[in-house]
Amino acid sequence: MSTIQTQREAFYGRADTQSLAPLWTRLKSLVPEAPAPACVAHQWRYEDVRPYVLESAEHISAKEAERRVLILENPGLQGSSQITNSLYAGLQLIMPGEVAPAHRHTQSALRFIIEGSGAYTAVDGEKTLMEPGDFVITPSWTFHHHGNETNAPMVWLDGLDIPLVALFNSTFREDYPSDEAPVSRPAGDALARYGSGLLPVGYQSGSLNSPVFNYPYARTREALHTLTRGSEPDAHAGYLMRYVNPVDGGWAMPTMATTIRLLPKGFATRGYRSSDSAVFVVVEGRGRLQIGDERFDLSPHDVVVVPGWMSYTLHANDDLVLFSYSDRVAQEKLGFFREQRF
Ligand code: GTQ
Repeated sequence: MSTIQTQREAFYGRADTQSLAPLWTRLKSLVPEAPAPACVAHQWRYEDVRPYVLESAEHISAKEAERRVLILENPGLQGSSQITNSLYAGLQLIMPGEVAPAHRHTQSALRFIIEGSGAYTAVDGEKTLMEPGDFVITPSWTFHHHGNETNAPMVWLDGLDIPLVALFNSTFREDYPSDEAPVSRPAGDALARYGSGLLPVGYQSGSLNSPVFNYPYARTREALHTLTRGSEPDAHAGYLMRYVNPVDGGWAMPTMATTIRLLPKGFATRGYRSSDSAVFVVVEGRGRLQIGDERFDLSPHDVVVVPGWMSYTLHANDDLVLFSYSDRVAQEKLGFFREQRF
């Protein structure tokens, strides 16, 4: 080593004893020209992971586990319990007769229903029965428990902002004293009150979340297909819609941006990238997702993560419906969301 280098290393060593470090050796990696996510593109084929999800019920009950979930951990972020640099994903299983006990936490959760019919989640005093394709919100700090009074297993995707909340060191949790928190309103109340193109006169929301906490797929699907009769799909996105908070027109949740899109059979998108890493769930149909030079063949219920700022294209073999969530809403609020169309 040259004398200069030797003297520098010695200096760094002495500075380290004072918890000081030189920026100039790290500047280019701390402040890169463009995002360099540690998260990698990855697919979880439902066909491959479903047996593991179902087997988890042989090992532990929902009650003992509190939440019986297999985490979808990004292979580039091993040990982190993260699917992207800012978000968490897992597949939760609830078997007939089970209750996943009530608790609350500062993290927000979304559920996207994969299989089963009619199990419920109770959120802040209202139960909703869930069907495949439904998008369900559990706002920050609301008590929630899940139950299955049907005779078949139910599986859904959990999306939470666990890493974001951890970044701010703002994680709090509380268990409800009994397994089930009280239910004070009839099922369907929120949808009727806030999700029917109507709002109670004088209604003022005290929440950053949409008061609609279940967006049923039956309605969403109908809307998507009706769109195809009135307009051409967007060249970069297909028929892309966002779940909306009817009170203010914003995204449905404060930290996670949720969308659903339809790509008509045979349609292919042009390249697109954005600064948010996104998690996609295949709702219906087959197709493919090309991310950089990696190609993923899509089947119903597959989950794929697209790292931020990697260009991707979609191709639909059938009418293809995709749900997605990302931290876009948080990036927009903080002023650093970017996108590029090719
Ligand atoms: O259902 O409350 O996948 O608290 C991770 C943490 C689900 C839940 C998860 C949770 C939940």
